[in-house]
Amino acid sequence: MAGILAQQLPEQALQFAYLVSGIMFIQGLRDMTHPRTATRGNLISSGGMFLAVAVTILWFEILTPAILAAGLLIGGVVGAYLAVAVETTEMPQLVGLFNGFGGGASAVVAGAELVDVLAGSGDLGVGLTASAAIAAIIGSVTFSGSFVASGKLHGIVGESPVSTNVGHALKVTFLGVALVAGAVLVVQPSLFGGVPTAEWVPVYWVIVAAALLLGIFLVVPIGGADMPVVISLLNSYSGLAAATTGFVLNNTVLIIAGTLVGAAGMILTIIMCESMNRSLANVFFGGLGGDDTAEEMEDIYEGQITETSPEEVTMLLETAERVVIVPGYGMAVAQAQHAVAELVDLLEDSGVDVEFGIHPVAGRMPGHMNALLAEADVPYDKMRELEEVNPTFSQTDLVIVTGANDVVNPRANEDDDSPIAGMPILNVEDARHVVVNKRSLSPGFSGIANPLFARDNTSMLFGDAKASMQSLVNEYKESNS
Ligand code: TAP
Repeated sequence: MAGILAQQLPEQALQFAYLVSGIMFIQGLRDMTHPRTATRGNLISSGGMFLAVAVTILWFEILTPAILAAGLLIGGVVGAYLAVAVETTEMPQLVGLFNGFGGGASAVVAGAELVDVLAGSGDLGVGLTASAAIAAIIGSVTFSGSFVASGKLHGIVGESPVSTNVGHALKVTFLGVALVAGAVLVVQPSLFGGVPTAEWVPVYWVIVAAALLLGIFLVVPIGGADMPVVISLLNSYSGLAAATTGFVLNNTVLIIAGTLVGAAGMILTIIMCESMNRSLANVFFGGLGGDDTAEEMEDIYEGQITETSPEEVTMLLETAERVVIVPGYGMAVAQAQHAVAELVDLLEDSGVDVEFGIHPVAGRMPGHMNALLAEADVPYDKMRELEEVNPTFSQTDLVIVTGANDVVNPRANEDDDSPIAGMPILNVEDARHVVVNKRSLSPGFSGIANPLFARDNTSMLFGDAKASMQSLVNEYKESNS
């Protein structure tokens, strides 16, 4: 159905608007590569999406104004609620849900187009059926896989990795069914000598059902700890599903946007795997199996742990010329970023050189620490990446590790059998003093003991990160008043 714009403008106007949207997406992504320009990038990309959606609605008149208004209202209310209510630590599962809906929408839209074409001309070209089959497989795997991944991160679905032969056999079976049904859909008229009719539509839903089950059986066996990587990969899949649906609909902007999401998600997945020194295959089929026993931990820690107090750390701070703060997942859990930022301000006012050492996989999502520190108004030029900060530790008087564990674990360099072997880490022990702030000697994400805690130049400041950082702020203020 031709909409109001199509009645007045030539077809090129639609393509031009899509081109402008595509350019806005690319510029937005470019801006998002740096924290300083990220907000602008977000706005530009959102503007591009608004333009694409508005032009499509007005061009094709696909919705009645009442349905449109209802959709905008429901979507707007849900979006506003999520933006306010979801904690930063819950962001990965939220992104997972969004990916799932994106993948599911692609599969449903491709199916609807198939039904629509059959109801009209009935001319199912190979291009259309092949794109629809691919969109059905990728979109459905993304939908069910993302829901399982989000459930695992949220603690609703069992988190432990499970690997069984039956599970592998089921995966292969569902993949096989989806591929065979996809092939049938693509070759059907010539293979069976029939004219395509609505009777072929169930084949599409067989693909969807098999791929939905495949998504569940692909993600269920993976440990909860690896879910951020899985979600990043499914994000890439949701983009690919959207791009293939773009081919089904012959919609340029959907192809551009989907391809950008697919590529960005894949690059992020690779960066995450490299930062953990693991292959994608290892994430999907290996599992992060660290699980030191109490005895193994005791062997490393017994008689070697030096406990410290906020008063003692303040004395170290008073003589320090250079301090590096290394935040980790615990800082996010405790929401300690504001107390940390206040401590940094105090130290800088006293002439101390302070920087942050940010590991690429500190926390539970890419850029987790940067986002939290930026929220507390820490300037971006204080946040040093691993390669930049590592050579400076030997000239650092004091490193304060707050809520981090694996990203400073020297076993990555020393123990070839550890689950984090080869993972690049922040070499904090090169500094004169290291203070590690966490609540106990419990392991981090990888489940293994950390010999850093037992080093001669390390002291443990036990306690919640927010409370401990606030104590340091109070002590430092008191001793400088
Ligand atoms: P972890 O190694 O997970 O250690 C976090 C530590 O924070 C824990 O040992 C815990 O010890 C402590 N903690 C928890 N709550 C705290 C609180 N309220 N106050 C103070 N401390 C608290 O964290 P990390 O060093 O940031 O390393 C991240 C890990 O996640 C890496 O292994 C990485 O591979 C993995 N990972 C990251 C990502 C991304 S993209 N960031 C994705 C997938 C996996 P206590 O219980 O003793 O306090």
